[in-house]
Formats: sequence, C-alpha cells, structure tokens
Amino acid sequence: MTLRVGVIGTGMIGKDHIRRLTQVLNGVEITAVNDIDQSSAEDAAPMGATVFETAEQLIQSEQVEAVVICSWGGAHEEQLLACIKAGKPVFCEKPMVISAEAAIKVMNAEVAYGKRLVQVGFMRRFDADYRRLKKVIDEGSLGAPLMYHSVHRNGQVPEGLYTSDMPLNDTLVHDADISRWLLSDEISGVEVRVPRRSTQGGELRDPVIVLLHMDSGVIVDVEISVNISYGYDIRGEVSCERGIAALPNRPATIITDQHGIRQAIPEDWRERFIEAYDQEFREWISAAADGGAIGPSVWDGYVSTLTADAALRAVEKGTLETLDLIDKPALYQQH
Ligand code: NAD
Ligand code: ISE
Repeated sequence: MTLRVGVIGTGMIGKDHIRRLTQVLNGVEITAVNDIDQSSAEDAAPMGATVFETAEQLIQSEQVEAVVICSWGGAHEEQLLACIKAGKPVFCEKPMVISAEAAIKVMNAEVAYGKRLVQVGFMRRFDADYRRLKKVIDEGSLGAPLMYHSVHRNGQVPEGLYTSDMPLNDTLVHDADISRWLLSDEISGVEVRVPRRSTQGGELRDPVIVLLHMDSGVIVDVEISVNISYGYDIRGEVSCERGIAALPNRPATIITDQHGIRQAIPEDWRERFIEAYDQEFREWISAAADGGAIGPSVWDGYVSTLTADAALRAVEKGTLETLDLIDKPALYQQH
C-alpha cells in the first residue's frame, strides 16, 4: 500500500523531506503540496502532485491521507488542529507550536480524538548514535547518570529570519527533548547564562549556556552557538557514577595526512542527521499507514515549548525558572 502524503511548507527542510519521500523511502507518494509562496510550492512539487492554494484545502483533500508540516513554527497550531479535525496522521516539524496555550489546545484536540495522530520532528531520537548512547545508559553498567553535556553548534543562521530569542525559543527544543528521552527523565527547572556575545550573530543572543534541572537531580548543561562559522557540530556526553558515555563525532572517518589528524565537519543539520531523518520518516510512514503516529508526541512538543518559555523568563530575570506541567493525559502515558 502506498501512503498518499501532502506537504505544507516547501522551504529548506520541506524540500529536503520531499527529496527523501520521493527518492529514498518506499511506501509513500507525495500527492499534494502547499506554501504561502505559491511559486516555491510549484517549484518543489513532484510530478503529478497538486499545488493547493491553502493548507486547509490540502488537509481536506481526498488525495491526501497523511500530512507533513514544514511551515514556520507560528503556523503549526492551526495546521495541526485542522489535521486532527480531519482525522489525518500528521508529521510536524519542530517547534510543535510556539506557546504553552497552543500546545494545550493541540493536546486537548488529540485527546478528544482519542488516538495519537501527531508526530513531532525531534529526529535525534531516530539517530543511530543517540540510540546506542541511550542503550548504554539504560543497561546501567555505568551506574546512574549524574550530568549530561549537550553541545549544539550551528554554522550560521539565515539573516533576518529569526528574532534574538531564536537560540532559546527555536534551537533549545532539540536539546530539551533529547535530554528527557536519553535520561528517561523530566525537566523541572531552567537557568540560562549569557557569556560574551559573538560578533558573528548580529542581534541574536548567541551563544548561551542553558542548565536543565531534571526531576532526578541530573543537571544538563547545553551550549548553544548558532553562528559558529566552522560548521554544524553536535556533541553529547553523559557522566555517570562509574563511567562516561559519549556520542562519536560525525562523520566518523579520521583522516591523517600532512595537515594533521582530523575529521570532517558537517555543513548543516541536513548532512549530520541525514540518516536520522530517513529513519524518522521510515517509522512515520509505517505508523501513519496504520492511521497513527510513533515517537515524539504532542506531550513531548508541549514540554519542549514550556522549556523554551522557562528559558526566556530565566534569561530576563537571571533566576532558576520552574516548569509547571499539567497532568499527563493517559494517551501519552505509554510514550
Ligand atoms: P524556511 O523558511 O526555509 O521554509 C519555511 C517555508 O514555510 C517557507 O517556504 C514559507 O513560505 C512556508 N510557510 C510559512 N508559513 C506558512 C503557512 N502558514 N502555510 C504554508 N506555508 C508556509 O524554513 P525551514 O528551515 O524549512 O524550517 C521550517 C520548519 O522546520 C521550522 O519550524 C523549523 O524550525 C523546522 N526545522 C527543523 C529542522 C530539524 O532538524 N528538525 C531543521 C530545520 C528546520
Ligand atoms: C534548525 O531549525 C534545526 O532544527 C536544526 O536541527 C538545528 O540544529 C538548527 O540549529 C536549527 O536552526
């Protein structure tokens, strides 16, 4: 059976996902696309796909069984609610939404529907290196985790696309989600430290150091540098009671020549996480074909949004800001 998918948002990641859905993965066909920039949608549309004028028309269309949302974060709430209303499985890029109120609206709609339909684009959970790291922690041979060091370095951010808060309201969500998943823990509080500002970042508050306080007492430190020029560099190291487990640097091949001993640096997220995105969609296609979703849920999107909100308060006030989570609905207890 072939899953008929409509893609909303045909910018950088929308195009990359269209490439993997049409050229890499099986069991899926793109039958529809939409973008507020009609010419971008027309350029990106695979042969035979219909270009819809509005996202709502795409979601309602009988040509579309499941939806992939790659529009800007502020547009996700309305599009997610329309997908849930139509009872269609939907993959939504991060950030799921941009306010706690919006996250609760989406959660209430999915809970009322009675079944998971939404998968949030936290692709690190599908990355083979992160999965191996989690297996080591879960096996317990190193003892309990005590600290996690997460480094999130991005080469550059497109000028003018984001506000100065971007490292905290857009980038941090990945580190927040992977920390919760890796450590099987929940975030209870957030602190932010702001060092000397990089001249590479214009108006952006960049870099920042975020401390995530976990329920268990583990502290996660996150370095976010979104304009570090040299490339895309993601690191992670868990310090446990009897040892340390770390992600390898990627790509893993080590070159030795007259210039020294070195590893290449990925240019951006598309290169570093290429296999993780493929796996994320492989698992999504299978779950969506069954009418559901797998992996990162609306609950996970909600907690990451609350973490971003707490980080924004923490940076303004210079305090430790706590997360005030609602009770977790039964729908998300297993996930
Ligand atoms: P982009 O600006 O390149 O593309 C976004 C596209 O969405 C644009 O073409 C824009 O015209 C379109 N759009 C905006 N609002 C719309 C609406 N209401 N309806 C239809 N189309 C709309 O941005 P991008 O880098 O492709 O990012 C898109 C989303 O993906 C963001 O939420 C971003 O945070 C996320 N993202 C995730 C990852 C990841 O690693 N998971 C990587 C990059 C981007
Ligand atoms: C981008 O939006 C992403 O989501 C990438 O995964 C992240 O690493 C990058 O910093 C963001 O700009």
